[in-house]
Amino acid sequence: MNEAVKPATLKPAAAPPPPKHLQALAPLTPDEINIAVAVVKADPELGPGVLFENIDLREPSPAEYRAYLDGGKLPREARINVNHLDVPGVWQLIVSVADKAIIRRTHFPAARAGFMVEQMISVEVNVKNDPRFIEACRKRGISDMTGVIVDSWSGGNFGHEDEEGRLISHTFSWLRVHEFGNYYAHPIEGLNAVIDVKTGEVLRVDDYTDHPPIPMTRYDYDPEFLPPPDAPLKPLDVVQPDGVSFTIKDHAISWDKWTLAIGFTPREGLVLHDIRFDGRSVVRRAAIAELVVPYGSPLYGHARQNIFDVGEYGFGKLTNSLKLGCDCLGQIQYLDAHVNGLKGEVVTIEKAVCIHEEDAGILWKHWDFRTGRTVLHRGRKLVISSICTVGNYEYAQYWYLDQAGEIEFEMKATGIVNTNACHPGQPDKYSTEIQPGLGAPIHQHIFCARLDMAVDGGGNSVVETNSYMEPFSDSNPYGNAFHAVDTVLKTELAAARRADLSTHRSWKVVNPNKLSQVGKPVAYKLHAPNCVTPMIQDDGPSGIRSNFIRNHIWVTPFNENERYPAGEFVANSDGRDGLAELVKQDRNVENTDIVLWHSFGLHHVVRAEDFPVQPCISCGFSLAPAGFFEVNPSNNLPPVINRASVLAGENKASCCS
Ligand SMILES: [Cu+2]
Repeated sequence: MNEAVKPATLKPAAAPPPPKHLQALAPLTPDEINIAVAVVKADPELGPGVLFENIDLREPSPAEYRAYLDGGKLPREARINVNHLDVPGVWQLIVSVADKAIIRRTHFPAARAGFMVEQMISVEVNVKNDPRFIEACRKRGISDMTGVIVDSWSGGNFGHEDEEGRLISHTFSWLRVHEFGNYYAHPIEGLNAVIDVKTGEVLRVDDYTDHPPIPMTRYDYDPEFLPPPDAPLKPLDVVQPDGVSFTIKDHAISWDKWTLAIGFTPREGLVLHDIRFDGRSVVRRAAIAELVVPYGSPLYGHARQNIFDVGEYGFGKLTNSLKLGCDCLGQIQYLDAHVNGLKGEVVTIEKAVCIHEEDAGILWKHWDFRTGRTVLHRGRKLVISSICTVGNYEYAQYWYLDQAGEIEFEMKATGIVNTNACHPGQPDKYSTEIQPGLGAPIHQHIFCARLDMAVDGGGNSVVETNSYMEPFSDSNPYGNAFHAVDTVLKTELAAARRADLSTHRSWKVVNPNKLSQVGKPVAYKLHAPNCVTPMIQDDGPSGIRSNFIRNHIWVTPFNENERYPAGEFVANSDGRDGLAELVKQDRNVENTDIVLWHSFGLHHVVRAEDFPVQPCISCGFSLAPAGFFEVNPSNNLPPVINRASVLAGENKASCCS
């Protein structure tokens, strides 16, 4: 606190209302989805049997959004991907909600739609009914098929002739020994099925010989099977006696100096739009646009484990309904999300997005030891989060906005690690033996954030900073000299970059049209602490499709059809739409509407303690002002002392009373 000020005289300010114009970026409502679906089903080419993959808002381009802010209109339009059981390919449609009409349609004959929840369930049923699969289970001593779990993993693109043109799943199996038991403790090793997801035809059952036995020791996480735990810790409550300091209206939100709109798509889940601090634009759109999880084992069927959880399954569709006091602590504002089922029906996920404030420790502090005077401010963050479950893993995404102008993203991975079986004491070199006879293969979780940047408006460039130590010379006689060099990355190929610890390489997004008080372009810096070195070969079947992992940043000019780092159509794709291919156009990315793509994640050599359920491990990045403000924007905050704080063991406030 600032010791010179009497905090008791200050009253909390009322939160300002969010700007009304942001409401135009809200996701489609159930009514709008229903209108769009009816239009598509009534279309003579598509018909009532059409299958829906994704329905989301057709978002404005930067130019459209600027025109809207200047007083223009933003039409409500749906962007829809549909497919048919009998016709190859995917149609992409733009439907005008107001006009109830398809205003654009494109058919991509070689594309495959992503996997829908309904299809994952039918894959399990069809594989379990296949006589070859039943026989393989019988050979392993399984006579009752009810306990067999078949997880539908995407099949990738491995050049098998019989898989061409089909939506292919390559399955892995486990054994459930109790309804609520942890079946990932019991992998059925060396048994995979290859299935056409749309027709349900099981193309092959790969029953490898010489496989290890199914480990049968139980490792449960459900309290039903565990001994009574020790007494809980004492309660820790978050109390905001005067309520929260944010306001929200139709997905537009205002908190402290921040304003933004909260979007949600079936594919990415949480999306943030038009993020501004004190009215100044920073990011036009932010979302996690892809996640690929390459596994390192080439044994049995594991070489095909290279799953795209966003592009093939959809973080949005698999988002959890959150629980107050469990997922979220304190005073919580929830938003529901509305996604689509396979037949176009609205699927509402209640409490899909959590919005709340958190204490963030000290924001800054200084003690002038000569005068004895201390000034400090505690930090506060606005947290916008959601959690999804993709098969065995949970991914919890958190966006944090702080009072010093920083935007931070954190991804927490929890859930259950993927498992395989080994002969006890003889794990393969690609796996950690986490329990006797139970392995967990090495893998990576590589996310890609798509950040449509608008630092102080349009016309942005990316600048790379490298630091160099200088050799001894007449001007560096003591060898201490080192300095940083900025380089503008002017084209797409020049801007495909990897981290380099030897120069402490970093990147910032600048607006060359807006200069700071010292004549430099205003900027936001990307803090990228979780760059992952990719470990799969670029030219392998999985490396080709996940080519966005080859670099840690990519920069492209905005193009409304380049939405995802592994391409629009990822399932069984050939990789031709991925970032590494897109940037071969080598377009200009200097002083224009740019998209910054950041690949980051986790390199996961599994620990025994990641099982039977994994405590959260996290990764992320942040965008911090770097010459955007003249001084620290949190320099002059109102002094606040938390009056609920007391000395341990006492019940009365210890300070300022
Ligand atoms: Cu992992």
